[in-house]
Amino acid sequence: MRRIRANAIAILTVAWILGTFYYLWQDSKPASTPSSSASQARGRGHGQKLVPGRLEIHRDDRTIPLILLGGFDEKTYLAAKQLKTGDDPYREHAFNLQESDRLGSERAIRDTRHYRCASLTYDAELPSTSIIITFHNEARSTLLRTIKSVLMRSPPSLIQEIILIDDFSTDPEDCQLLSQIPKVRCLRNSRREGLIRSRVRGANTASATILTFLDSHCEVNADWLQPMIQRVKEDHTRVVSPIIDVISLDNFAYLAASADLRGGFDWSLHFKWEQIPIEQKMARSDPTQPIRTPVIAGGIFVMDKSWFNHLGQYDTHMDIWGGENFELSFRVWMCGGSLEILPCSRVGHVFRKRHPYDFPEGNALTYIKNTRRAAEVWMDEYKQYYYSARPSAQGKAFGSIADHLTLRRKLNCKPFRWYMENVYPELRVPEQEAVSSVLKQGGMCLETRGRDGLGLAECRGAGTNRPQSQVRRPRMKVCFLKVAYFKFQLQRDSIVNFCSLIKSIPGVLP
Ligand code: LR7
Ligand code: MN
Repeated sequence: MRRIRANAIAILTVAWILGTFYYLWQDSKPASTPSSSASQARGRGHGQKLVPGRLEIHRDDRTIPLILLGGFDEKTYLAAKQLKTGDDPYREHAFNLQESDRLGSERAIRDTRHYRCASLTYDAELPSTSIIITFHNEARSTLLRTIKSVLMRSPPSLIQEIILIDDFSTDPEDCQLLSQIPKVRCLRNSRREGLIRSRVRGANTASATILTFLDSHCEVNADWLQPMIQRVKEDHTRVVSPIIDVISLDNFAYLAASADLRGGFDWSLHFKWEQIPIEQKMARSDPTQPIRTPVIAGGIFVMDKSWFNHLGQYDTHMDIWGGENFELSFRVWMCGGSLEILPCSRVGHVFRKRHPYDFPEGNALTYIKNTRRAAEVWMDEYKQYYYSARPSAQGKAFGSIADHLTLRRKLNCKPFRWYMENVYPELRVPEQEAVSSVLKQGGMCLETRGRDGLGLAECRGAGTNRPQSQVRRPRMKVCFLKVAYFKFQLQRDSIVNFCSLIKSIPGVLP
């Protein structure tokens, strides 16, 4: 009897695995006639074409850019800043400048989207956007490639203007010469401001109703813009990001990033990419659907201009680099908006291992100042975990936050507890920090609340000052765990079917 049962399990498992492979093969194979895909029917406009293997070819490489670039003399611009023989190609920009220069200003990149994205349609009438790119001493070849990729891979009607903010780079011509390109405007800071104040300057001068922020070393991919503008048009409180593909800092290969990631952080306010929680992943039946994200990486996103202004833009007391992505993310979620990653929008970015520029106040101090401001304004009693994770932050200057606290009250934003329970319940509160002494009488508790001292309030559960969501967590189904072991990306229905099948066999599940 036991042998028969074991054989039945083995047969069913093999059948299921084979079925899964078949399903995955079906799901990931490219569209059969990609060159006649819907994206072309929507009028790509620039002679771009999808060929089998989904390599995007710009057939008119020599003619289109000439039209797009107006009177701009690309050759002279690039030639003026060539790497000298014997120079370390990584020294100035923390990526291989030689390789970047060699690539030229436009190149074909692989269309890394899920094949189903190409058949999505967008409104014929979408609002246009102002692209805002701030930079400090960016390499000319990466900066120009960023701009040209935007001009070549966006419907022209959607690009109102490209605003470059030169954050006091050594050579003013890096920016000025680029303003000869139609639609490109150049603003130069008279002193180093950092990316936060520079972006605000760009946003203030933008004439479109939608703002699109990009780093200065990106390459946008096919149809990157339409999905993002569509989502913001439908609901102006959405702030949306693409999937950020990786451009290798060594050989500039364009590599597809996983479509199963979202933005997260730890208590030291260190940004990290993390897997979408398994329950959400199982529930995703359509790979083109947006992914809710607790935070955005910070550099590449689209946001309604009036919503950006309504929320108070950025915290302009933050300097140079870092922390503004948490501050904006908390602000958006807690004050009535949402953050999404759109899988059908892809933008490549050169990820570096170090900052290629200096921080006038030092890298560590600047990061502490910025993240401390974010924690003090938005994290309420949870800021204690930030200080525990980053003890060096205590006592460091971070300026006044009175205006931002007033703004938060005026906008009637929700508490950080709400964010923890509804947006990021996966972020665990450190155990030892959660223990507190409690005096209980009736339904009321007198308890220590982290750094805020004593407080009398309704008891919140297990006698700790941990948020409810941390006390009672939904347990993941055993069967889901078993399935997850195979690490397949499956549709929810397949999982449910598999689980029911397995459950019906006695003794398989505890
Ligand atoms: O003083 C400065 N002035 C500037 O104008 C310092 C930087 N900058 C410019 C710089 O030239 C670049 O265009 O600001 C932009 C961002 O600086 P990077 O490229 O050095 O930042 P990063 O890519 O390492 O960091 C990510 O986190 C930052 C936190 O402040 C910003 O939000 C960046 O925009 C952000 N980049 C992305 O989200 C791209 C994806 C990378 C990830 C994760
Ligand atoms: Mn960057």
